[in-house]
Amino acid sequence: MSSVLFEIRDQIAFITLNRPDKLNAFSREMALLLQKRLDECASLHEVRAVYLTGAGKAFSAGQDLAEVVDPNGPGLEPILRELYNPIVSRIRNLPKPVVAAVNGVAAGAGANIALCCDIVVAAQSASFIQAFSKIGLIPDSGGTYFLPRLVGWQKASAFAMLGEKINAIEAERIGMIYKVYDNEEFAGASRALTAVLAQLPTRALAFTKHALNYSATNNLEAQLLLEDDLQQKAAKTSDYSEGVAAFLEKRPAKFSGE
Ligand code: LHQ
Repeated sequence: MSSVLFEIRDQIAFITLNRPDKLNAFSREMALLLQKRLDECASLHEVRAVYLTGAGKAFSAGQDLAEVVDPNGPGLEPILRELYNPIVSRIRNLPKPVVAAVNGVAAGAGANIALCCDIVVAAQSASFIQAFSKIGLIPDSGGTYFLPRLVGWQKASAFAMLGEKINAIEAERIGMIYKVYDNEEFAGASRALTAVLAQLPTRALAFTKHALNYSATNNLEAQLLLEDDLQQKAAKTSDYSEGVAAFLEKRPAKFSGE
């Protein structure tokens, strides 16, 4: 069985981290396979949204710690450059929305890969742990970038240093994630949310994502110029023509993603 399951249905790419007996901890193989699947999501025209989740009771427990200390394993030094940084970059640069459907615990790199996705939803029983300090490491996979932007400096510092478990309800309350669903409705509701995204004007969503990526570092003038440029590109899409026509004709728009 592959460590990353991949299926395309109704214009959604479903990616499932699949090492459930290890709480979907990342082996080198799993991380490289996730990179490959994200590349396919970027290049496949039929994919208009991505749904990332974990098999079994966890989302991901982060790096497989047994592999990192294995004398015959890949070792620690290249891990971030070769495995995690490329995953985070691929998710942020993918011109389609990526939903992290956090079904259970998300720890270490597992938490931060979830938090770098465009929309993060969680089951009520899920939790997030910046587990790094417990083993003498620092938050990686973009944790020191995304966390303070999501929850503010104070909470980011405390979460990063204390490594305590943050439950899904608290994560939603403080704006770390978009929404929590009851465990029973989580799978259906998170897929339905992704299905909505897959029917929206894909290129406008890609431009939105691009603008949000830059908003973290641009000043206002630069961001206004970027919005101007991207809005002109959006206005050249057929989904823009369709959206305006549908509004004027008082009918629901049917977006093609073009
Ligand atoms: C695991 C793991 C795991 C292997 C559970 N590895 N087996 C970057 C740079 C360089 C090096 C290192 O890493 C990184 C990035 C990182 O991600 S660092 C952070 C790595 N992750 C952690 O430190 C989290 C470790 N795991 C835990 O703290 C707990 O397992 C959590 C809180 C996630 C879940 O606790 P429980 O629900 O009580 O489950 P459990 O601890 O009993 O785990 C179940 C099984 O999964 C168990 O195996 P076993 O054979 O005894 O049933 C664990 O050993 C295995 N597992 N996490 N990261």
